[in-house]
Amino acid sequence: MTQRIVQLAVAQMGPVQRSDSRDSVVKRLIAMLHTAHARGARWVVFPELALTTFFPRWDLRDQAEIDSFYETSMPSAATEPLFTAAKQLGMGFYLGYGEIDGERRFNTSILVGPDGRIIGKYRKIHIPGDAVTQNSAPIQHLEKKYFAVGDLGFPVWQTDDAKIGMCICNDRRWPETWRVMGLQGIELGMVGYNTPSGYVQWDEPIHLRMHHHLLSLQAAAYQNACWIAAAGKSGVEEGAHMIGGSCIVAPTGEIMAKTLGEGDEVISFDCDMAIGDNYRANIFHFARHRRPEHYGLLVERTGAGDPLGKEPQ
Ligand code: ING
Repeated sequence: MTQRIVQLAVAQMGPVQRSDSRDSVVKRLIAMLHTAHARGARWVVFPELALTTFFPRWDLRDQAEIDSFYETSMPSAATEPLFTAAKQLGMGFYLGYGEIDGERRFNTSILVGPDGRIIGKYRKIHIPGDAVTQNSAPIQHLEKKYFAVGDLGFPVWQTDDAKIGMCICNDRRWPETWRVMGLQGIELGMVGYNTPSGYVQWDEPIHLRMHHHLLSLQAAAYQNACWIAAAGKSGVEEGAHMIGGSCIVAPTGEIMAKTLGEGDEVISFDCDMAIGDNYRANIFHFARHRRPEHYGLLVERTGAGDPLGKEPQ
C-alpha cells in the first residue's frame, strides 16, 4: 500500500502549579511546538486542561477562583501567541482546556489546523470522579462538580492529512469512545489526559495506573485500526502526582514512542496512515464482520443488568 505519512508529535507537560500564569504555560507550549517542528512534525498534541493546574483535585468554593481556571474564548489573549506560532510554523495542534459557554462548563479540546483555523471542538463525555468531596479519599477528583457532560458526541474530521478524532482522558478507558470514531473511519485519535496516581477507590497497586493507561490505548488503536497520540500533564502538581507515559500507538497496538520522564517532553513519530488500511480491509472490516443486531444491550442498558442466559429448552 502507498505510504501516507503524517509527521506527528506529542508534547507532554510537566506540572502546572496553581500560581503558574497562563503566559508562562503558553511559553512552555510554544517551546515544545518549536521542538516538535525541529523534529519535522506537522501536528502536535498537548494535554487535557493544559493551561492550568488540575483544579478538580480541590473542592473550591470561591466562584471567582473557580472561574479563573476556565477560558471564556478560544483563542484567548493568553493562547493567541500559541495559535500565531503554530500558524507561522504551519503546524496543527490539539489543545485541552476548561470551557465556559454561557452558563455551561465543559472539559474541552480543540483541533486547530496548520492554517490556524479551529477545525473542530470536542467536549468530554465520560466525566470521572465525583460531584462532592469524598471524605475517605486521600485526594479528590471532582470533575463531576466542575464539568457538564459533553454535548457534541464523538465526531471525526476529514483533514488534509487524515481523518482525525479527539477524546479526553477518562474517555480513553471506554471502548465505546473509540468504536463510535472507528465507525467514522478514524485514522488518528488525539487524547490529552491528567491521571492522578493518588486518586484511588481501593488499594490498587500503583504500577497498574500506567498499565491501564497503556492497555486502554493499545487495545483501542488495534481494535479500531487507528493511530493514537496521547499527551499527559504529569509530575507533581501542588503535591499531587500525575502519571507520565505520553505515547504514540500504532494501529498494530504497538507503542512506537513513549516519554521517559514526567516533565515537559516531546516525542515524535512518522505515522503511516496506510497501516490502518490493512486492518480496516481485513480483520476489522466492520461492514463485513460486525453484527450490530446482537449488540442491543450496548445502547439499551447504562449499567449492568440481569444475565440473559436461559436454561436450555
Ligand atoms: N483522569 C483520570 C483518568 O481517567 C482516573 C481519572 C484516575 C480514573 C485514576 C481511574 C483511575 O485517567 C481524568 N482526568 O479523567
